[in-house]
Amino acid sequence: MGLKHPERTRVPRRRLRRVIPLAGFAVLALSLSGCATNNQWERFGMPVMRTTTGEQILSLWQGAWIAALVTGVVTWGLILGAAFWFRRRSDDEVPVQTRYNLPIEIFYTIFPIIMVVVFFAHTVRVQNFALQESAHPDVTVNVVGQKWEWTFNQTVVNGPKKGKNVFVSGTGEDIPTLVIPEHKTVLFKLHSPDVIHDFGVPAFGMRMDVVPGENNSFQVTPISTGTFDGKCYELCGTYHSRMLFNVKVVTWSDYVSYLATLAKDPANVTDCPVLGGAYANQPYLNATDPEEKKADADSEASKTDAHSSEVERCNP
Ligand SMILES: [Cu+2]
Repeated sequence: MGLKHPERTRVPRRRLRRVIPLAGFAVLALSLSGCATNNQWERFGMPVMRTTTGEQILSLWQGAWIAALVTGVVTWGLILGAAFWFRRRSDDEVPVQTRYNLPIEIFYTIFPIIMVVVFFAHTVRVQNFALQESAHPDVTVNVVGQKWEWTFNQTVVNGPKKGKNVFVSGTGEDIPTLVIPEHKTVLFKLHSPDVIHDFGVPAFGMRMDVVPGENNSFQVTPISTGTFDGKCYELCGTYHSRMLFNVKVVTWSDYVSYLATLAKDPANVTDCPVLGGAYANQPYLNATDPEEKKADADSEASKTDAHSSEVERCNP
């Protein structure tokens, strides 16, 4: 007889209502934060990362997106749910008048602060990782961004030219290839003889401004071999769009033999890193506008002296 308890049937339904969205968010978060990053949707548009730094930055990016999405879905759910469930059902109805709800007000004040603190802490952690440099990197590359090409200086590690500097330089018509070894710490020291450029490789997850007179640098550890695109990220002048380069990550033995092969051509070998590259004195090479050509020639003439003294210093 009176054993039927209406409360019992209602409570689980209420709980179910709460549990279903939470389970949905948990599944969403887990599926998105899983280690599989082969799908561009899971990477939220980021490329596949090929350095340890890039992996950290990708995790931060994914975590931030998941947190933002979960917050967004909960907020949208509350807005739409409140509008639907608490809608006025008849013209005479006056809803319950609630002036304030202290727990909820405390919650929506404290929770965003906690979120900002968590975002900040993770950002600082990843930034510190991205900017850390070992005192003795396995490979140092002196990168020169000049109007409008890149020059890459490296030190020969084996053979008769051991210790000498070798470099590759683009011409504005063909783009240079930077070769570096995998699973080694590679330090990029960034130099510019003219204007601000920005050295970046999307697959490494890193880029940095190349500022005249500043000794900017960063270090990466490539985690897999392959060929990747690199570019200048700073609008630096007329032929900015030509400031492309390739990065080829190879095994250590391939890297050593690559440098030895490069060093066989005396045109690639110098005592010191070349600041400005083979084309530093004629970056107007491909200019078509005669006035621009002349303006460039004038400004370059004054820079040549500074460039020579930089090279003499031999300690970029
Ligand atoms: Cu540039």
